[in-house]
Amino acid sequence: MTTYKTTPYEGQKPGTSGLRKKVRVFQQPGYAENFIQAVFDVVEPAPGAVLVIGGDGRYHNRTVIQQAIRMAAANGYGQVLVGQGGILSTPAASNVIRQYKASGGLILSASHNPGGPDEDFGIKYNIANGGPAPESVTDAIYARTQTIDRYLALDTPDIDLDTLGTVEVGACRVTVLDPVADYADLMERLFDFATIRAAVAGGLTMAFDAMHAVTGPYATEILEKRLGFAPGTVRNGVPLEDFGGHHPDPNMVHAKELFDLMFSEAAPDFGAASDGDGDRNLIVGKHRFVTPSDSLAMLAANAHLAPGYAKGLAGIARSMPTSAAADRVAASLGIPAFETPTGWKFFGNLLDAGMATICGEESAGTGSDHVREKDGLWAVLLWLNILAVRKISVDALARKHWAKFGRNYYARHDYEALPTEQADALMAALKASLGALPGRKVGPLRVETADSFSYLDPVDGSTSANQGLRVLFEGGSRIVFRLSGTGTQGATLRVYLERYEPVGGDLDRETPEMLADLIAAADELAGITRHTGRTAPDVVT
Ligand code: G16
Repeated sequence: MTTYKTTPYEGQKPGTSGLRKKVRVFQQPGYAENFIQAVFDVVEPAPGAVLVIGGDGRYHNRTVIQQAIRMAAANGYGQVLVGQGGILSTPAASNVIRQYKASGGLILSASHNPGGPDEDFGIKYNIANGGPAPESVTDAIYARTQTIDRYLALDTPDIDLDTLGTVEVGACRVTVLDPVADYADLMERLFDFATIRAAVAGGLTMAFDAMHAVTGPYATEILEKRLGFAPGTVRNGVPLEDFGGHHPDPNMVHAKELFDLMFSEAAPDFGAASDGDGDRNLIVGKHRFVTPSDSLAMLAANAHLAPGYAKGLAGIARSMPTSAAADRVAASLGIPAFETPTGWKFFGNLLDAGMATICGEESAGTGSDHVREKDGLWAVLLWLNILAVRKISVDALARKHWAKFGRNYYARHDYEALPTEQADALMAALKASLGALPGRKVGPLRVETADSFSYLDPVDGSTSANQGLRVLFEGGSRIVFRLSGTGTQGATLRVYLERYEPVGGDLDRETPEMLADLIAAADELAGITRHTGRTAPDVVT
């Protein structure tokens, strides 16, 4: 074992979901090592503890995995479980941590951000429940990165990551496991595969875009092999280190080909996509896009149709910027609805305490208590299960849902790569103005309340402040402003727009026209153009 001298790097503060930086930043000598050692120093693994390591297969994955194995062995872990080829989707990694009772896991991913030598990389630590480390742990990791002066590693050669089996690295057993099998079995326990298979045999068709990211092997095994969808149902199914040069972000912009297909004459019944590390999802029916917020509400309203949720839900949790559509479902089911800050880590306590069963976010994440991460394929399979049982199209299901609950028209406008000072100045000015907003008229809208969102965790009593600025209007419309915590270049301003149309109202209109007043109000309230010079968002989802 060698003790390597090192000095701290600035800026190793985990964001919404771990440390994300450009590959070139991670390639600096000791950069990844400092962060990993900081994790080990903070979590202080018990002698012989089990660590899971997996990644989304992006560029630089294998290099960091090999080093992480040498460091885990030097830091006293007794066993490392690593996905074959270094691959584990984020939900699959969460499952492996839980299933094999590991003390935690390192997930190497920058999620939906692009990959390649000039693109993004990331490292996230998950705790023993399988979920992202809470803020108390990530804050401690960050503090440690600022004082770190050494890291420990064995002087051993790289292991063969592509061959299943166990090898010794020093006193540590390193097991290369099949990344797909355990996860696919879990899905088969949660969902009614026989009913879905029957629907497929009866003509149900779908297209799944794996975006050359981690879900390709999972989707091929589950959708084509176990459920019987036709070969070719999974598109872009081979994981590539640079995702084929695209952003593996399943939205209308980056999954445009799938979108165009789903709105064409040749559309199959159901379309879906997942992101770089397999935790996000896109749901689009024939000629019907379902917003992630609506998807959460529709899944929650119908989850009892799947065997894994037949007993009903304990509660539904959503992040604050996610639309309130799921709250209406919770109210009708007579179960609690929770509103947390952005970041899956905030759902962990609610899930562990059995207070929530299904969680979701506007950022295309939905999941349940089966693991402690959001889960792209899980959402796809729950949709398929529901469609197969109800024998209904996505469009018809959405219309029935809105007829019963009303419709939350919703969009997110992103202003990317802003100079950080501009974005900070915009947020500071808006925050300072919040107190004076109630009662103010903005176009046809009147502000009811405005605040900076703060979350009191009902399980551990911790408080997380400054989690986004909210302007709520009379009638239930609202705008939320936040800076992204996952970008790697400058700042990204996210503007979340929501308008509620009650039952009997205008339920079948185009989203942009329904949100026009809110879009104008957002600029008037926050001075987006004044502060940034931008007149339109870069991405609308
Ligand atoms: C991560 C988090 C999500 C969050 C999303 C967007 O997703 O896990 O909880 O909603 O980032 O965060 P932000 O608005 O700060 O960019 P992922 O899929 O990138 O890991």
